Amino acid sequence: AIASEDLKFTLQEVLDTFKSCLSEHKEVFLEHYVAGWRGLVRFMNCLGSVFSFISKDAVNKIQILVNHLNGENGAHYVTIQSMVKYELDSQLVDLTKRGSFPESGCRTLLRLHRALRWLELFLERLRTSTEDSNTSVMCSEAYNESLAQHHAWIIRKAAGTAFWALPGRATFFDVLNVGSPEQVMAVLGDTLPLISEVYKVTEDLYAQNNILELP
Ligand code: 1PZ
Repeated sequence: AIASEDLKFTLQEVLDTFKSCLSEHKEVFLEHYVAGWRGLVRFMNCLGSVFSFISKDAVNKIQILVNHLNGENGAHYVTIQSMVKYELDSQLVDLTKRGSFPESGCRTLLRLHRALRWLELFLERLRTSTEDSNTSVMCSEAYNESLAQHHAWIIRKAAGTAFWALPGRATFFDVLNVGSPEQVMAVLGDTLPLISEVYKVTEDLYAQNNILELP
């Protein structure tokens, strides 16, 4: 089951999941958000085992959120908005230092949310790249502008090393599994605004609730 899941990745699928994330009132459905991440992890697994320390962490966080969704308080976790309200109202979040709630939905999702910013920056670079652009460079630039600011030195070091193992642009496009480079560019053009929108809605929600720096 794992093998066939690994093979079946297409960028189009990720696009479709992120499309279904937002309700008409701009609420973010956690189930679809998590599904979008599952797709991204599947993609990362196609890139080789150097990235497994990264995908392990992502899978871990996805699982924590799924457990909340399927738990007895799952009804509160239908949207990110309801999750934030429920966990804050019920004091289920460590606000200033790590303590009783290392697996709160709020802090867990924040980590994925920050990674989504990396993805946005990286895909934007990819979309505007040319044949001789270097994926490793694009990846580390995007990382340094976003996630790196939240990571300790040792993780930045490990991530930086992994980036050099990224396949070149042509192989990368093949793995995206969309078609010709022109088609890849077109799908990226469709996908990016959706990812940006989900990112922005989440960012605003976290800012309003003053939880952008959860430990
Ligand atoms: C396509 C190549 C993939 C590049 C991915 C770029 C992101 C590099 C992230 C490296 C982090 C790996 C190890 C885990 C770190 C965790 O300490 C942090 C903070 O969590 P905490 O310790 O506070 O619980 N985890 C994260 O920051 C979440 C990282 C998720 C990375 C998902 C990448 C998604 C890639 C999609 C591929 C298209």
